[in-house]
Amino acid sequence: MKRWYEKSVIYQIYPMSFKDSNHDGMGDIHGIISKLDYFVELGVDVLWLSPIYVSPMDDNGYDIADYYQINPMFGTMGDFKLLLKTAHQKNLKIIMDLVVNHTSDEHIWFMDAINQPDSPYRDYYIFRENANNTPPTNQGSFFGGSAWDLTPDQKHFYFHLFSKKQPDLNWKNEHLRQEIYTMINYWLDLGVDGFRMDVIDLIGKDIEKGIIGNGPKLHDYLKEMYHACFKGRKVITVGETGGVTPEIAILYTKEDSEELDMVFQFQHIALDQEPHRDKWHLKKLDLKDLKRVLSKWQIALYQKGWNSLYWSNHDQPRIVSRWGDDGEYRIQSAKMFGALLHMMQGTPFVYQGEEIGMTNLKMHDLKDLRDVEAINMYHEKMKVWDESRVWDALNAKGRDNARTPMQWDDSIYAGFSDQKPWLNVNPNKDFINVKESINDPKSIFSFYQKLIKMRKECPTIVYGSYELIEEEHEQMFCYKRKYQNQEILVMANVSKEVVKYPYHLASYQLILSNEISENEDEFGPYEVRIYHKEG
Ligand code: TEU
Repeated sequence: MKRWYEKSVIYQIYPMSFKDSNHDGMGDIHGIISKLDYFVELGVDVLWLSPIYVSPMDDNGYDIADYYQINPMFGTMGDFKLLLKTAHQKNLKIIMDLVVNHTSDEHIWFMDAINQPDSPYRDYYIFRENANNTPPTNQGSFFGGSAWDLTPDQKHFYFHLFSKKQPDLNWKNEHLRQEIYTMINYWLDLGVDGFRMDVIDLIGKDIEKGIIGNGPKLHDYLKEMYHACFKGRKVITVGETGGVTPEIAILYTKEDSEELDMVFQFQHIALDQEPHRDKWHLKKLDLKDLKRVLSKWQIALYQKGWNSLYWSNHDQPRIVSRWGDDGEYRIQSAKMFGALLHMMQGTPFVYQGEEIGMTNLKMHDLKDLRDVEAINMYHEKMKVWDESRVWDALNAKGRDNARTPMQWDDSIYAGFSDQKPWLNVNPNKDFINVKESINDPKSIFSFYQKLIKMRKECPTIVYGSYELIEEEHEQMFCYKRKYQNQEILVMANVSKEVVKYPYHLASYQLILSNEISENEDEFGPYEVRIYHKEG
């Protein structure tokens, strides 16, 4: 099975934190335009922009008040068109975030719905009569508390799976669905190359039956959307699907699915939380679990669907701080995780700053938090946990930690802006920044450049089968990719100990590594090696 984007690597831009061009401490579209050559140099070919639509920014733009307008904080429609044009001239594609499970409560549809009892938009949302001030179901919000809140007149409850300023849309309403498809086509006709679809697996929910993810009508809606919007267009669609299993992922992404090109699965990133608890209940990662989960996805989707590959994004901690070592072995562990991911089958995503090994910013003060989820969590958990546990959890999993401004250089605001940014800069910009990295052949940036180039040149990485070596090893993560008479062997030590690991390497040729151990049978802390074999 061949797909036109199969060799692509996608770079996620978090616009608020990428590059400020107009001196307000907030990233913007002109900032992105000014850095397009940076992506060309890195070698990625698709840019995904987190939302830049008009929004009161309760959830940093994932609460959209107008799907057709650019948020003035990021620029104008003219700026966006210039971004598209300039990016396309450089052979870079642009995909936008599509947030259609919910809108902002400041969207005209919702305002009309709550202000006029006979509003045509009332059925665009999910309302229930208020009986006894008791929420209609005990569904919780992902951001804490009940998913139901009262309308201003207190006569009804409305449903919101995220913040109370993000009312859920009612996908059962056909007019709503058509409005969404019209909007998608508007952006596609403008030249946008596809979408990352926010929590798209929630649009088929059936609240009465208690079904939230992967609801009964979900796949019908996606097929309808495909026919109304994507069919015949050369675009990329990536669904964010939290509860997905490999079997369901195949339904979405098999070649004739007429649904999505790929989906984000969450199974690997759930491995460091206690089962059936919220994400703040921390648990140490067991490498064997990580190998099992990632290998399962590699094998299950092989020639049946298509994987997306990611470690980090604007919701997840940075991988180097999460499962690597962001101190002494930062460079080695960042490269090691990069290699493990980029040698797998699927489309890799690089989250801004990952390519220079940016780390989580640790916070200790409520006034430094910006994320609605983190602020809600702080207030809720302070009622039941002591403060140090709250901060430990926030510093491990809070979403602000990985949203800090991009570190371009070592100047006061890291070259992101000349004004105080909306979120603190990580002080390690003094030594972790693009300026330091870009011309250093030993940098993480140079290593990522090589990984990305290898995917473009080596069909084994794109098409090869996958085989895990030694499932039970506690420190080594090793796998093979095979295609025709070629083989790629990836060997990684995912620990800070030196590991003895003899392997018959005589017929292999080393093509990339993050350091050279003196002894071939021994792997230094976070050492990774990529070998090639022919025949
Ligand atoms: O995220 C959805 C989601 O399920 C989680 O990633 C969630 O935001 C978080 O991890 C809770 O712990 C998407 C967006 O990526 C996120 O930024 C938005 O806040 C959310 O949807 C609502 O639009």
